[in-house]
Amino acid sequence: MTRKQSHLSMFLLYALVLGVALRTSNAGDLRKNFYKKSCPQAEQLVRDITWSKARTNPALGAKLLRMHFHDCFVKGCDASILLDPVGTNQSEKNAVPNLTLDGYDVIDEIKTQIEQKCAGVVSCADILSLAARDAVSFPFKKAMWDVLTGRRDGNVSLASNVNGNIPSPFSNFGTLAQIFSKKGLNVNDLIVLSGAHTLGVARCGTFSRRLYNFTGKGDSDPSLNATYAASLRTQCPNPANLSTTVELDPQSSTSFDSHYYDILVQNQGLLQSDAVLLANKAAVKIVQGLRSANAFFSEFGKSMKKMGNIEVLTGTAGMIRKQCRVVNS
Ligand code: HEM
Ligand SMILES: *[C@@H]1O[C@H](CO)[C@@H](O)[C@H](O)[C@H]1NC(C)=O
Ligand SMILES: *[C@@H]1O[C@H](CO)[C@@H](O)[C@H](O)[C@H]1NC(C)=O
Ligand SMILES: *[C@@H]1O[C@H](CO)[C@@H](O)[C@H](O)[C@H]1NC(C)=O
Ligand SMILES: *[C@@H]1O[C@H](CO)[C@@H](O)[C@H](O)[C@H]1NC(C)=O
Ligand SMILES: *[C@@H]1O[C@H](CO)[C@@H](O)[C@H](O)[C@H]1NC(C)=O
Ligand SMILES: CC(=O)N[C@H]1CO[C@H](CO)[C@@H](O)[C@@H]1O
Repeated sequence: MTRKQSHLSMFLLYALVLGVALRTSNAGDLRKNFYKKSCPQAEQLVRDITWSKARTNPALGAKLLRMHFHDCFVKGCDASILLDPVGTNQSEKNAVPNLTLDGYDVIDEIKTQIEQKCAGVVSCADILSLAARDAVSFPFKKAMWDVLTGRRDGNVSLASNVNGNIPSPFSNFGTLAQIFSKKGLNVNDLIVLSGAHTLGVARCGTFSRRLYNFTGKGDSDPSLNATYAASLRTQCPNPANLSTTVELDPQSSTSFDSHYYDILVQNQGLLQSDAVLLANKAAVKIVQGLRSANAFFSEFGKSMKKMGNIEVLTGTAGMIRKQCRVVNS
């Protein structure tokens, strides 16, 4: 080999190594129908089981969508949210913001059935991403957004990682924008993904300060619609009661639609983190644009794709868990 040739082959080797290194950390590795060859029935199975559960549980879409969000925002979409605590180590699902997370049993059932068909092939992280989409899509009888697959599962889940990564409902606009930007999501994504609050409920304690003691003087939040605030006070007479919940999108909390933005502009955003989405002119303009259902659906799909790409493990990183609640030994 001449000196020139050896330089060239060193360069090629270097490029190859660098290429592989980039590939394993590149979110662009996810693709449509990753399991087409390795487990052709996977996506169909996820959909069938999810739809059969959604038929009798109208809250499932909200539960799985929120679970997917909590997974992706803490250590990336690696199914860390599904891991049970080990010994005295509290896992993500033990952290305070996870109260009322639900739907773990549905993920377990899907995983069990898929393992019977194709053992060790389909990740829990992909199952969660697909099932969240399918549960929300059930009433429409078609997929409401595309889900790319090829994620692998992580091996760590710590309750202490939740803090600072999952935004608090008391956050202001700047804090929300900052938390989202750390995940590669912009202000448009923040406003679009908050539209997930078109589904589901919140416990009184997550917003009662806005009703009773906003600045510590027994007052209510002036940015909250007064008529709506009065109705909320009758629904939450005792904010300390953890089992009392209120619809995030009044009268429309089981339909996936753009109604959330209609109530938002009437100052009826339930959480402070919803209300602050009207913080500036540019944000209000985005909110107004999303009041069209078609615009909301299309934007939601795009932002979900970005959320589903957060710090994913691909290639040979991580593992394919045998059971979603425990790491492989
Ligand atoms: C922007 C920052 C966000 C904050 C501060 C926030 C906060 C909250 C809070 C406090 C609740 C009520 C939980 C409870 O009472 O236990 C909730 C519910 C919910 N969140 Fe968010 N959230 C945010 C963004 C998102 C995103 C990005 C998604 C999904 C893409 C999402 C999906 C949901 C859903 C579906 C529910 C209803 C859950 C149910 O009915 O069980 N949220 N959120
Ligand atoms: C608990 O977490 C610590 C720190 O991440 C780790 O070193 C330890 O092995 C964990 N214990 C168990 C029982 O998993
Ligand atoms: C309202 O908040 C102030 C200041 O935090 C506190 O001293 C007061 O006890 C609160 N009032 C009620 C009724 O909770
Ligand atoms: C708490 O709220 C639930 C549901 O709203 C209600 O059934 C229960 O009676 C309440 N408990 C207390 C102690 O107020
Ligand atoms: C408050 O909500 C009502 C509907 O319940 C609406 O008619 C009114 O315009 C809202 N007020 C403000 C200030 O947004
Ligand atoms: C967890 O995964 C990381 C990176 O994927 C790896 O370095 C580490 O050894 C794994 N830890 C365990 C306990 O499997
Ligand atoms: C569903 C679930 O695991 N919820 C947990 C959330 O966190 C609380 C507080 O640590 C636990 O008690 C719940 O079991």
